[in-house]
Amino acid sequence: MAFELPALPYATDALEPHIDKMTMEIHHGKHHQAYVDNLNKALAGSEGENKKIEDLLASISKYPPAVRNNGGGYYNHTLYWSVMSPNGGSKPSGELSSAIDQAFGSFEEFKRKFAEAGTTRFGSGWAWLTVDSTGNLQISSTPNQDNPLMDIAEVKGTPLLGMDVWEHAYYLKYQNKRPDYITAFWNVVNWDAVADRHMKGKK
Ligand code: MN3
Repeated sequence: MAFELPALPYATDALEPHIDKMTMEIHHGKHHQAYVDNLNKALAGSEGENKKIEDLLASISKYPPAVRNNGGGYYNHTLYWSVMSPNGGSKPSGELSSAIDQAFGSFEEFKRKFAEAGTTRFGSGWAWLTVDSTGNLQISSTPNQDNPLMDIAEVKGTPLLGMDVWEHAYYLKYQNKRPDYITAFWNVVNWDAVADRHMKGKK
């Protein structure tokens, strides 16, 4: 049972002007597709072939680098599309809002720390908001296509929000100005989807 590229939950131009159409086309159609294809190739004929992606990631240290890189790439991008929306922006409400205030002091302070995690990640990687096994929210960043579900992650937990800071996520529109992409990202965050992941992830 091979992994498949999930359809984008909106049109490729739906996140304009914050994330441009050509970036979305290449990012989803070429980059994400390549992670899917290479994950399937790396797993072909092995015992990992029939595992759920979450189970693969939880024991990723036992797999070759190609499974780590492409399994992460497959999972991370699927999450990334789902936590953005053309109707995004504003701020979280309800229980997630209280949890963010409790963990970081305020929503503004959360945004500052999350943006900092993305800005200071050297080279390619991701910024994360996760809920850990004790129900606490944490901000972290990972290199390359690693993520907090992996047994090798420094900060482990269930990812609620992931922001891609690879140059391919922003270079066509923002060139080397990663902070401008991060500022724009807040306009498309789908807080309903993040809150839903929080409800399911905090146990
Ligand atoms: Mn990417």
